[in-house]
Amino acid sequence: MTGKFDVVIVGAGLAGMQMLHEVRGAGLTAQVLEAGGGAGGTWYWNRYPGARCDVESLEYSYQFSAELQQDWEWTRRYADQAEIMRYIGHVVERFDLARDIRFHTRVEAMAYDEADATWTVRTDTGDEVVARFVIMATGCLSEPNVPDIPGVKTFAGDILHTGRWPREPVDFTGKRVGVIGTGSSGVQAIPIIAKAAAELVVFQRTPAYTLPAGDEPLDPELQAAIKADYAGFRARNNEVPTAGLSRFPTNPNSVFLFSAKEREAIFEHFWNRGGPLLLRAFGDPLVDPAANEVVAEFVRGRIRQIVTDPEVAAKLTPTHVIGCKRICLGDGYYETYNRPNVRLVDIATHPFEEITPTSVRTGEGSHELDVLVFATGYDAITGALSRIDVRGRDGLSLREAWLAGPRTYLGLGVPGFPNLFTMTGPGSPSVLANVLVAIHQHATWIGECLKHLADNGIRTIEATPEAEHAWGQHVSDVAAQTLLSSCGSWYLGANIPGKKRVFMPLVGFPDYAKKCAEIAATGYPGFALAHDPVPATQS
Ligand code: NA7
Repeated sequence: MTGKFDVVIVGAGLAGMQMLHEVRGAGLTAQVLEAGGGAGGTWYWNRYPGARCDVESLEYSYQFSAELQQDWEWTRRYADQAEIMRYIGHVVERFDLARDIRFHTRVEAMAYDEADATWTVRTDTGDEVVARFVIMATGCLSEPNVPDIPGVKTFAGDILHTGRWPREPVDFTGKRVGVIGTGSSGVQAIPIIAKAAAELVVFQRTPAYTLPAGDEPLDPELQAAIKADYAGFRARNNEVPTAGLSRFPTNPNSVFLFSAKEREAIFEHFWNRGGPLLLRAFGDPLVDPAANEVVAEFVRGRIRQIVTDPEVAAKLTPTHVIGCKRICLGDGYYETYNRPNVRLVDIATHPFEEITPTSVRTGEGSHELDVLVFATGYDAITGALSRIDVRGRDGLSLREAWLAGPRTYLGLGVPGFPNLFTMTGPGSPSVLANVLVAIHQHATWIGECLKHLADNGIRTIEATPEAEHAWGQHVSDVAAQTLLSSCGSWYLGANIPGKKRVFMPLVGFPDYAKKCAEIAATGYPGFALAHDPVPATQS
């Protein structure tokens, strides 16, 4: 099948859905190409037990329609996967999005044609779609990381990945289950799998700092109060570096201005309140290693209190800077290790040796298993983009252009790739902000940009190499002012063997959003704009 549109959007996750709405609003035609059988992106694929958002529902929601945000009633403080999928289904229907989405269609390649200033997009179904613009709404956490452990292909039991969970519920009753990975997905799934399984073996490489989520039914009074001034609530959130939780402002003072007793009481309060608020209890934990250590030590103390076996508690105790890997939120995570059917294997000191048809062997021993769950995360931020063979001007390959690390201008454009936009791309706040806010800002910015180009007869927009270079330096400089790049996180690409280590997301949503607005208001400096050729006069 072929087709011609103004815009191709790759991905029908939360970003692609809003982008489609904005493109329509700009008066342009669009086709969304989506690998999954339905909309929802990461939420479509992440059906693992316990999958729940780690951003509060009233903030992890669209703001492009005042009516939508008034009408939709969230039921939990943090929506689980099923509730988010109901919301996504509602949005798809309400805005009649599905008519412009081709499901079960994975984009494999795209190439820019200089003469026509068009992109030709090819898919695994043999479709060829031509468009003036391509918008990559491929998601930051959508390309699963499946470690190549020797013998993994010989395993005779079921192998599952949290990011590609089957649609049918998986029954762990009476099974011997192994879970590899203790990031957010593992932390959410482990307590639930432990309750059903006969035995659960957790293979942990790096212990995570896990704070109680404090999930609970959403307080109807809070929901009503926020809805009474949703616009004001959104505006206040936009002024917070992470674009959220403005209800809990960061205490700007240093940890060291408080006595140990005062600090303990403050930490205790935030621990019990649930959520990632502990890092807002004081102003310096993400910039001063000594202050960070005070917060980290509070969490370590909690682990020692909860976990009854001191050896297990020691294995679960993280030593890295708190906050430099994404904080995990989970209810009942540490308590799970007090169960008699749960064992923790430290693969940092005893790495995997081999997987056989029936077992997983590490330096510490062999474990007979029926099911193996990979909760090993993603090739984050660039994985889904690099998987597609994107060819820009003169056949330039995006994959190759990014071998030395991803380079963008504003996380939105790449030199050599005219009329190609990346949503929540490297160099934009993306995963360091409430990603729904980051999506809203990108979708509206790109939508307005497309309208500006159309209104002014501009045929191509392309980031300049100078702007991209300066922006890359800015992203690194801002990260260097924090402790965020001090450990091997997926923000840096450190979880993927061979991936160039570059701190990819930009710290600080408000300054970024203001910069983007200023660039749009002043004629798009840093982008080269080329007008439609003047038609040749007839002789
Ligand atoms: P994460 O946060 O990347 O966690 C993946 C986990 O898997 C983490 O504990 C990793 O250890 C571990 N891992 C990764 N590769 C390996 C190998 N090769 N061997 C052993 N263990 C490994 O992904 P999640 O899906 O949990 O969460 C992703 C985001 O989704 C989350 O932050 C939320 O935003 C939602 P490591 O720490 O790399 O040593």
